[in-house]
Amino acid sequence: MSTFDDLQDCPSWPEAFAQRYRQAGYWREETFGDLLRVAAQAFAEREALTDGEQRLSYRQLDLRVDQLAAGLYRLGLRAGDNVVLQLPNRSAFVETCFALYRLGVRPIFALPAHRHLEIGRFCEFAQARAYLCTDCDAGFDYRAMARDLKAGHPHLEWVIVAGEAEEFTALDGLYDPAPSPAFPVPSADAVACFQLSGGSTGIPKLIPRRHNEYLYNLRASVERCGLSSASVYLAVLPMAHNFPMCCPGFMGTLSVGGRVVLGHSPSPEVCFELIEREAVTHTALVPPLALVWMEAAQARGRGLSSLQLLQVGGAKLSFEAARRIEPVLGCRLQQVFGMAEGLICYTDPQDPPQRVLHTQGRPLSPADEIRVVDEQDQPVPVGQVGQLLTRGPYTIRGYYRYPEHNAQAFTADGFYRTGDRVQLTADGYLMVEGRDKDLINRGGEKIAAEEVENLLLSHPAVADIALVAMPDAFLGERTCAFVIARGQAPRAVELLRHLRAQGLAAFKLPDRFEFIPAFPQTGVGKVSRKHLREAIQALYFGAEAQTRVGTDARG
Ligand code: OOB
Repeated sequence: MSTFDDLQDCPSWPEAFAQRYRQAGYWREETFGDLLRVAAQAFAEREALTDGEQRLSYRQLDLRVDQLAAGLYRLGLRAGDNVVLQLPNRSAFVETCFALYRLGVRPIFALPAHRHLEIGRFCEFAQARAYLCTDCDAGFDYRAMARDLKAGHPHLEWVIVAGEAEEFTALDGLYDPAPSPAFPVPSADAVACFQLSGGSTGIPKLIPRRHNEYLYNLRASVERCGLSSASVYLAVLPMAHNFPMCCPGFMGTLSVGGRVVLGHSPSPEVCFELIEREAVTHTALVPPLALVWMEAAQARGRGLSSLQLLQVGGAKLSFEAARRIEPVLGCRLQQVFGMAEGLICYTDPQDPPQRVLHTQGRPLSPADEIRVVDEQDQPVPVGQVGQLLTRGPYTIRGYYRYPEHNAQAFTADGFYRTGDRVQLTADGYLMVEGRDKDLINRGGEKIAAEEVENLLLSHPAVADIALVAMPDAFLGERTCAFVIARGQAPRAVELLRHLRAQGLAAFKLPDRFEFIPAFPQTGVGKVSRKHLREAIQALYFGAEAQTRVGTDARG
């Protein structure tokens, strides 16, 4: 049996902070299940979701969610259970989220790109009782993966499939029109879901988000971004991610009676047509997608007339790219610097260009506490770069079931060590300058160097390995694996095959391999990643050298 919201598993705020956040009106007695109920009462016949030809009103969505909650309950899922949810941007994703929220069953928000290795770890770590996936998407059959998962995880009682379920439980068959069974209503303090931390060393870092604090994140974001019932939000990024989900994302849009249009692909061909047909007003992208969209808009010679606000975040947007967004796409730009752990910063739509183009915004809440510190955790003067620490009404106080790591990732007084290097301006805006954590940000997709290194180390021809970021004009960063071979150097394709065979998500496969005899070392004898980064940077910008050395893994 699973525990219900165990404080030891899910660290929470000390009582004094909780009281303060309640008194300030940040935390209210509301759950995500209530959000949809209230919206359905206020906006009954308005269109809530547009998924291709399918259009659902608020009333229809609310009803379908109740029916699905009833079916999931009759199947045997109970409040406090954990389930892994991996669905593409379809109405089933939205309905399943709300149904689970109403039951108090806690989804772990896997991304569609995750594969056997990642999903297996989530299932194991959280002792998930169910895995919910789609049949096939983007050429990948999730049922084949589910078959392996089920064999390896005896506590996984159900695989629930949207679409052709084959031997598994069909999601469609769970919508139960019979009167709903009476199940307990979840508390607003309870954990609603688990977001995923960018990095992982093998033990997944699950981020417990509670109804009250995550809803505050949502309400404040809606206000900051100016969403209203007239807004039409296009979900382009995977909806499981914090950015398109709650910043303010599709959840924020539904909370004010707006309309959510589901993008089945982020490509300009698909999205531009949707934006025009559905008169989309708001959307969110990572920087590489913003570049692709600008190319496409320039090629066709016009912007996106209905689009009012384009949010860009997840990785650093270069000034050059930021500057072109308004003239090329014909909409306002909002920079967003956020993290699944909590803190979100936005530039304001009415900010002067200086701020919108040069900064990554200011914190969402007046109660967000920001510290920019040096190596000794001492504050650095305004205008100097330091490590960002933060604490506040929607920033977690600890990861799920991970006390050893929490002791390092948080200060004794509860500040989260973001691992980001930032500069704070005199008027309270943040400029992201780099990163301390061993994480590679490949166009918004986060890769923990250690995870890939450990997997490569299990190859017999690999004696040692270091994965580092190399600069890339399009993605910001790509990955380069420096390998010390044992005997004859293996071929890059062989190492990639080895990683794929272990079920690693494709975005984590190294972009390039370099075989070297020894690693440069730091003063204390550790591998100097800094030197490796510099070496690959020199190579990368030296076109002649690049053709001679190294193996471009992805061709
Ligand atoms: C968002 O969340 P995560 O959890 O996938 O990644 C967080 C990390 C940050 O710590 C930072 O290193 C990087 O992604 N990041 C940025 C950035 N936005 C995120 N680095 C530079 N500039 C930016 N604008 O990525 C996320 C969550 C909610 C909203 C937006 C992004």
